[in-house]
Amino acid sequence: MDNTATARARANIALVKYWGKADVELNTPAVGSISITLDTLWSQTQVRFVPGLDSDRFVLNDLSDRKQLARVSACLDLLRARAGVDTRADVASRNNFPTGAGLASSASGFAALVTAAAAALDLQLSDRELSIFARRGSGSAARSIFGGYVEMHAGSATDGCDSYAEPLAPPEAWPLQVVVAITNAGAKAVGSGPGMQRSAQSSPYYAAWVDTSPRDLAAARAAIAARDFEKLAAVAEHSCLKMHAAALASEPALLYWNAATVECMHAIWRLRREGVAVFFTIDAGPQVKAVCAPGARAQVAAALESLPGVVETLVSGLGPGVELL
Ligand code: 2P0
Repeated sequence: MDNTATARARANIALVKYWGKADVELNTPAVGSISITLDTLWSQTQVRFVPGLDSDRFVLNDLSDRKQLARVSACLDLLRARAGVDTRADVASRNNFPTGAGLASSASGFAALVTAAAAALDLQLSDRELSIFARRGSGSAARSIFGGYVEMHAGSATDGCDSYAEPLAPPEAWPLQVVVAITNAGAKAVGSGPGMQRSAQSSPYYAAWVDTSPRDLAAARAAIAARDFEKLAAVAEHSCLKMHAAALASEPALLYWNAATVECMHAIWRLRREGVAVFFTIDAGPQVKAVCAPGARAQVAAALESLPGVVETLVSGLGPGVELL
């Protein structure tokens, strides 16, 4: 092995959301989730194992990132244990989109990290094993190993071995488009990990959120298999709003939206009433992701850009799984 590898992984957006953990240590989710992997939003990560290095180093977008280092190191430790080595690593990662603002930078970041680290250690891992390692770094990262439409299984094994993602359909099977309306590019106040823990501990709606997730997963799976846009729109908006309802009812409250977030939701509903194939989803941040039919992309982007508070829009199709470069 030459100790160095680079991988690129794309961000993904959940249509049926992950919110809440079954086991914090193993980072297994309390609910399954279904996502689409994007094409144009990616993290690219180089991992270089350097004999003699005292500790891991992590540089994100050319800046040393001490805050994330412990999380990166913990993830590398799992791969080092698998490889039976103790060598520390130099990790350099780059996101081509705003970090920590609800745009799934930890998903693409940890998917790229584990894929590059496994290759640098010369581990021959299956995509499923990579997905499990990525999950330990960040739950949503398990999904970014795969392209197109992806389902994450919550699993029930005590060691987390059945908590992984797998592909449902390739990107070209149903080439939907995503218009991301950025309403605030700053990092969010409460990250999703602590946010979901708070909801699990204090939201009276959390149990209902977990209990009703299997039926949302089944509905989304069926809608994707049938390429039924209206059904997918209905279940995706329901899952999103239910997740945010559970978060809102946490103590202290978690409100990830701003005024422009709500403006975007109303605009998307207006477009849909006018016959445009578009729906929204929103993660643990104020950005709105509008998922639409290919022909509706320009109209959706123009409508969202015209709203007060929308700073910019990013447009993406669906993309492939993680790639070693
Ligand atoms: C999702 N989110 O399904 C949901 C919807 C945010 C809202 O997955 O603690 O950063 O690292 O496992 O993966 C973001 O959560 O959480 C997320 P950790 P992660 O996309």
